Order: sequence, then C-alpha cells, then structure tokens
Amino acid sequence: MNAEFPARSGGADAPPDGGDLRSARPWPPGRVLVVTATYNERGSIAGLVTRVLGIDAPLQMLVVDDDSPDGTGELVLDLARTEPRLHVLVRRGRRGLGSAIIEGFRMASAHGFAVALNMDADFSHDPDDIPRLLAALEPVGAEPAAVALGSRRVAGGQIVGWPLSRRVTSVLVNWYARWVLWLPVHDSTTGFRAVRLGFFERLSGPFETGYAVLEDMLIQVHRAGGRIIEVPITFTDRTVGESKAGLRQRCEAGLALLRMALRAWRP
Ligand SMILES: Nc1nc2c(ncn2[C@@H]2O[C@H](COP(=O)(O)OP(=O)(O)OP(=O)(O)O)[C@@H](O)[C@H]2O)c(=O)[nH]1
Ligand SMILES: [Mg+2]
Repeated sequence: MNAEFPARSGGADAPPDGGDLRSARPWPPGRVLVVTATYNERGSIAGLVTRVLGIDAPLQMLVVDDDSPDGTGELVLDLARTEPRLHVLVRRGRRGLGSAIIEGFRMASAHGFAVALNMDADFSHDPDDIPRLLAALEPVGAEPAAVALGSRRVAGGQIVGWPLSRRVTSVLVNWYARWVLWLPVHDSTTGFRAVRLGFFERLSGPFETGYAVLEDMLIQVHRAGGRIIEVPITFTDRTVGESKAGLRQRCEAGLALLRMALRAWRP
C-alpha cells in the first residue's frame, strides 16, 4: 500500500477529494530514484521507463505528471501495475516543472532514497549516461559532491540538433548565471542532474516553481557550501512530442532570474 494514501483494489486511485493519483504498489527500499517530470510525453515515456529500468544498476523511477491531457499519467500508472520499481504521481490542479521536480525529490527523501537523479522525458538526456553521473556524485575514495550535473558546456559535452536561437538563449542565460548570479558552473540550465538528498534536505527553499528551478537549486546548493561537479554529456534535441518551454514559461523563468539577481546582490 502506498504510504501517502490508500488505494482501491490493486490499481491507482484518487483520494476522496478527487485530487492526485498515485501508483498503488509499495516502494521497495532503494538508494537511487530517477525522477522524471512529464507533461504530454505519451510518445516517449514508456520507452524511457524501459531504458532507465534496463540499466544495470539498482535504480527505481518516479514519474511526476501534471495530469497531461494526452494521457501520459494513465499510461505510466498502467505500466506501474506490473513494474514494482516504477512509481507515479499524477498531480491534479498544479502545474510547473520546478514544483514537479521538487515534489519528486521530497518523495524520494520521504521514501529513504539517498540520491535523486532528474532527467527529462524526451530522450534529450541519454539514460546510458546515468551511471557516469552517479559515479561522479560519489567518487570512490573521495568526498561525495552535492550535485553532479550532466553538462553540455564542459570539454567533451555537446548539443545536437538545436537551432541557433536556442543556442544563443542558452549561452546568454548561462553567462548571466555565472557572472550575475555568481554561480560557478558552466551549464546551469541542464535538467540532467544527480543530487545527494542528504544535502538537498538541508536547503531552506522555497524553490522556483517553473523552469528557473534549475538555476535556483544550484544557487541554493552553492550558497550552502555544496560541491557541484560537471560531467560532459551529449544533449540531443527532442524528436518526439512538443516543447513545454513556451513563451509563457520562458518569460516566467526570465522574471525569476531577475528576482534571483536581486536576492544575490542584496547585502
Ligand atoms: N510535471 C510537469 N512536467 C513538465 C512541465 N513542463 C515541462 N515538463 C517536463 O519537463 C521536461 C523538460 O521539458 P521540455 O519541454 O523538454 O523542455 P526543454 O527541454 O527546455 O525544451 P524542448 O526539449 O525543446 O522541448 C519534460 O520531461 C517535460 O515533459 C510541467 O509543467 N509539469
Ligand atoms: Mg526537452
């Protein structure tokens, strides 16, 4: 039985107030939880779950869906009925990449995981890179880092398939994060990241609820003295589904970055 609320016979169920849906299976004990936020990712999510859980490592996976109109949530709830390492939260009445990731990380903590690894659902992040990120987070014989970033902007990293406009925006935002927000990383906009939850739990929050959570989380980790490591990855533009980073999301993220600058420069 799921700890958060009871389920009807064997499947996912809504609480009496008609709120969130959750997969009903118990969570086996585990160390690493891959967290993927989804909104209308029906075309890729089943393949991603298969790839992630097929990796030769003891991983579990949590999909945090915001009640996608295309039925992504129902699809993963269905997959979770026969896959005990897959967990699902379908949030109703809330929306946002940032709040979905943070809620996923908090669920990972609540279920006793040591590491949460965030990745997108659209195969821009290669599941085969997961073991390298985990190894970088907890190197043998050295101090563990707080965050290991899948970075496109260190030697060996690259972006495949982005139009010029995306590349320019990404360079500008990364420049801003480095020189205005004083964030000493090269790729602060990457969503591919492994986070040590013992460190994450020490952050006071609150966190940005939209795309700016990516920079916000790193700033909070850096301010709290956490080490951030960058691991080169190849990022490939999505070929399935549509971008959720529309004009509204970009404007919200822009405003959030301005707010962060005001906070960073406050004496
Ligand atoms: N739960 C949830 N997930 C979201 C939301 N917005 C985006 N996502 C997911 O967050 C991940 C990143 O979103 P993308 O649309 O791929 O954003 P992007 O990578 O910046 O842009 P493209 O790759 O061009 O689409 C994907 O898995 C999305 O489905 C949201 O509001 N809620
Ligand atoms: Mg994407």
